[in-house]
Amino acid sequence: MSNSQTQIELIQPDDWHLHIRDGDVMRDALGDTARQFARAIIMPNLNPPVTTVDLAKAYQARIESNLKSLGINGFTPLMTLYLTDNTLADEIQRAKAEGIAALKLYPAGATTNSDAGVNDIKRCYQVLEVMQQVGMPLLVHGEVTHPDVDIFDREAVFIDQVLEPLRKDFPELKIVFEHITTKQAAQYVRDASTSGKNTIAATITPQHLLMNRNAIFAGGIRPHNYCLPVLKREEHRIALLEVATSGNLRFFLGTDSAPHAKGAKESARGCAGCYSAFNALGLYAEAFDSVGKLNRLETFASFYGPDFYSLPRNTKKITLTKKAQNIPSEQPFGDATIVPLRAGETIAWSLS
Ligand code: OTD
Ligand code: ZN
Ligand code: ZN
Repeated sequence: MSNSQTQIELIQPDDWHLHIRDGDVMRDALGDTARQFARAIIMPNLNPPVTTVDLAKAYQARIESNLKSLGINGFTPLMTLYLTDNTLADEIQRAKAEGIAALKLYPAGATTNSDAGVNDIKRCYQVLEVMQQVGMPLLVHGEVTHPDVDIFDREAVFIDQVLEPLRKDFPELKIVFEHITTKQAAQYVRDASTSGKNTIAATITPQHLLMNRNAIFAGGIRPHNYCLPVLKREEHRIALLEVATSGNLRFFLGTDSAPHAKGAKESARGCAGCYSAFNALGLYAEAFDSVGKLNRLETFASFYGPDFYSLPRNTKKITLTKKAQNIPSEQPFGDATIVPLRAGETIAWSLS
């Protein structure tokens, strides 16, 4: 495959990590994703969080009614529950029976609306036991939250202090290390031994494949490039791009597209989150193209995610074209506006 390639056809991808919020703004956050992806793992960090099957079902119904009013068919939201210190083991059985796709572990205080998250993972051991038994994946926001730990080190410390002990105690539990940002995480997931079963994987966002931490400070502070886990040094970006394009089935697409109104980002305490959904596939194609690995995009974007979740692969095909797409400086978001990633610039690839 040469660098001069200008079109690529692939099985339609899914987004294995997505925030679409709730209420008035959901419609605006959903349309961009549903145009490109067949399915998405819907994050449960609403306020209050989606902690039970009943809450997840009600949220799913609101998503479906928005899809209907947008006239979108053929997009499936995959629902998740927010793990807390008080989640009951019975709820996991119910979740499995009701088709909930996964549970999400937010260490308390790690990111937007994570205050109700887990304070001590040991309190969740009964729940994790049942998850392991029934094959329910655990999605982890992999950062420690202790204020003494430097913000750029929180992911690497999480691996040693939380993830590795957790995997020792629950060797058969399926874990997705979400939105990895460091070479330590890339190496950990690549090299983890799993006694034959496919029990560990990682999602990678487009911003962490395309930008390093300089992008937060280029010519002045850039709140729209601020997300959590925060962008890291160039050596980490290179390591992520390397594993994402290596054809390793443990790495797959998850945008972590996380919309916040323009005013909430451009503020003295701006919210974390990049809105990448506008042309997420174009961003990924650009990243893979930058290292001449477009031939590896389809497995990363469309195959390894459903394989890990034991879901069927999609069958519909889409085409991406190398044709610069202008990104609007802002777009509607309920009564407010939102500034997409790369606002006012171009993205080299887009959906045909
Ligand atoms: N923002 N990162 C995450 C969530 C959000 O706004 C959000 O919901 C995350 O880590 O999942 C982030 O920057
Ligand atoms: Zn997260
Ligand atoms: Zn997220």
